[in-house]
Amino acid sequence: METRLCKMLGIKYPIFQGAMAWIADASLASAVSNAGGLGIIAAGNAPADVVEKEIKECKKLTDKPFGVNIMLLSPFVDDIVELVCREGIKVVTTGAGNPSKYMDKFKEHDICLIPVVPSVAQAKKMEKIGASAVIAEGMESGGHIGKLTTMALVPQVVDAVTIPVLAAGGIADGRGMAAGFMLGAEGVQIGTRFLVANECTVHENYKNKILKANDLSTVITGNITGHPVRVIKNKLTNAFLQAEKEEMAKDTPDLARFDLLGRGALQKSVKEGDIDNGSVMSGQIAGMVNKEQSCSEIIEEIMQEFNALVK
Ligand code: TUI
Repeated sequence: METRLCKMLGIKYPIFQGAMAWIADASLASAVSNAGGLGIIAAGNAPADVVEKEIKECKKLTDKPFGVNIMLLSPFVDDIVELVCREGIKVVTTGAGNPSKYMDKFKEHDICLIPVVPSVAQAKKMEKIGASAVIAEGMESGGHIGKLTTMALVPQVVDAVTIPVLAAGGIADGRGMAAGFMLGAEGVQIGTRFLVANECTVHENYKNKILKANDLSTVITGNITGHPVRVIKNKLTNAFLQAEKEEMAKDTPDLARFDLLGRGALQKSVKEGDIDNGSVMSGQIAGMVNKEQSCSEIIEEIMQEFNALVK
C-alpha cells in the first residue's frame, strides 16, 4: 500500500501517529517511525528547549522520518518554528489554528507542511498556500476539536483539494482506516490507540482510563470559550460543565474562570496520573481500545485488517 504520501515522506505505511500534547515524545514517535508509520513529536504548550531535547533524542532512536506537530495556540509557536527549521525536520503538522504566516519559512527549509483542517474552507486555504497534504480531523477525535464528523468532513475535503488528504477522528483499526480510504483519504492519523502503546510514556493511570472507557465515556468541555476539547468524563469535567452552565445563564459570562479550571490540567493527568482532577483527552473510539501492544504490533495488525478489506 504505497500512496502518494508514502512516496512524498519516505514512509512504508500511510499511518500518522496523532500528536498528543505532553504525551507524544521521542519514545512514542521513534517507535511509530521504526514500525513504518510517521511518528510525530507534539510540541503542545511546551517551550522550545523541551521540544529540542525530544527531537535530538528521537534522532538517536530512529533513522526513519519523523515529524513535529506545532500547536498554534501555544505561546511558544515562533520559537518552535525556528527550532524545526534549525533541526532540519522534514514534516510539520499543525493544529488548533491557521499556520499561513509561517509558510515562507517552511518552504525556505524544505519542510512539508501538513495542517489539520476542520473544514473545507480551511483545506482550500491550506492547499493555496502550498501545504503538501491536509489532515481532515472529525470531532470524534480527542483534545481540541472542530464541528464536523469524520464521515461528513473527509469526502467534502477530498472533493475540494487535489493534494493528499489524511482522515482522522474515530480511527483505531483496519476497518476505520479502510473506511477513511473509501471516503477518498490516502492516509490516516491515529491517536487514541497509540495512547496505550508500550512505548507511550503517559502515566499508567491514564492508560487504564482509556482501556476501561466505553463508547459514551467522553464529553466536550469548553464550548463556551470557543475552544471545545474532548476528554474522558471525570470530576474535573463535571465541575467544568457545571461552571459552563452557570456562566451561560449570566448576561456577561466570566470566561476567566475556565482558564483557571483548565490550566495545567493535562500535565496533571499525563505526568502525575491524577485522572480525577486532570484532563484525560481521548477520542470517542476509546471504547474499542482495550489492549496494550507495541507500536509495531499495532501498525502490523491495522495493516493486516486493512489489506484483508481493501484487496
Ligand atoms: O489540535 C488538535 N488537537 C489538540 S491540540 C491540544 S493541546 C490543547 N490543550 C488545551 C486546550 C487546547 C489545546 C489538544 N488537542 N487537533 C487539530 C485540530 N485543529 N482540531 C481542530 C483544529 C483547527 C481548528 C481551527 C484547525 C484550524 C482551525 O482554523 C481556524 C482559524 O484560525 O482559521
